[in-house]
Amino acid sequence: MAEIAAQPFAFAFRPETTALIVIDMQRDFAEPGGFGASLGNDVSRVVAIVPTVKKLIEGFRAAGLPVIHTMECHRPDLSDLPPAKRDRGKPTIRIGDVGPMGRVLIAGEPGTAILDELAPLPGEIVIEKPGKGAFYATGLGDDLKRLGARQLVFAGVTTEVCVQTTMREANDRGYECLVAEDATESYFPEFKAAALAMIRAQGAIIGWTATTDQVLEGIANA
Ligand code: C5J
Repeated sequence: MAEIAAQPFAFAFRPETTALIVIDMQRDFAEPGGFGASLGNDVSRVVAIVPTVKKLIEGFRAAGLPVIHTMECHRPDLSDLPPAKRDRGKPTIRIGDVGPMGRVLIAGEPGTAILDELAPLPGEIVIEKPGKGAFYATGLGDDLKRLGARQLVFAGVTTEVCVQTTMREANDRGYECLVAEDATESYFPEFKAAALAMIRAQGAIIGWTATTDQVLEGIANA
């Protein structure tokens, strides 16, 4: 097994069974007028990690390892949007409403798209997910089985919501999971810190954390 220097201890992996999952790097979470901003969040924190996420994606591509992208979004008829999700909180615009970038978090709308700088390449898997976790109501589990993946590296937003939920789902399914600390972000720095701490607590109870450079160095040395 190869290793990535990580916390709380080295992350063992085989390149041929490792995939990168980039969670929800969408305009709706990163740009003014999108879903994230509608909840009162400062989206500049998300924009700031784009170069690091790009570096991680390009490192996986250069090594010939799979890159999987997810998008939080719903069907245009809202049939996969439970009222409990739509009606939660007090956003200025709700999921499905028409905003400055089209209908908020609806598949195919401009605001739902992955940021141009991080756009999937033809042939890369893109998972459209209605939940916070990327396994719920998607084909991700089947895709990972088909790829033969056993170790998953995570990036994207937000650390404590969709990234952590998906890592927990993956951990329960038997995958070994690592999140790239500087390629994930939250609107709340204290939530990011807490999420990373709880992921690696108790001997990597959910998984590992490492920097993007540590991940890429581990892959280069494998
Ligand atoms: C949220 C996400 N925070 N991608 N979505 O609603 O984390």
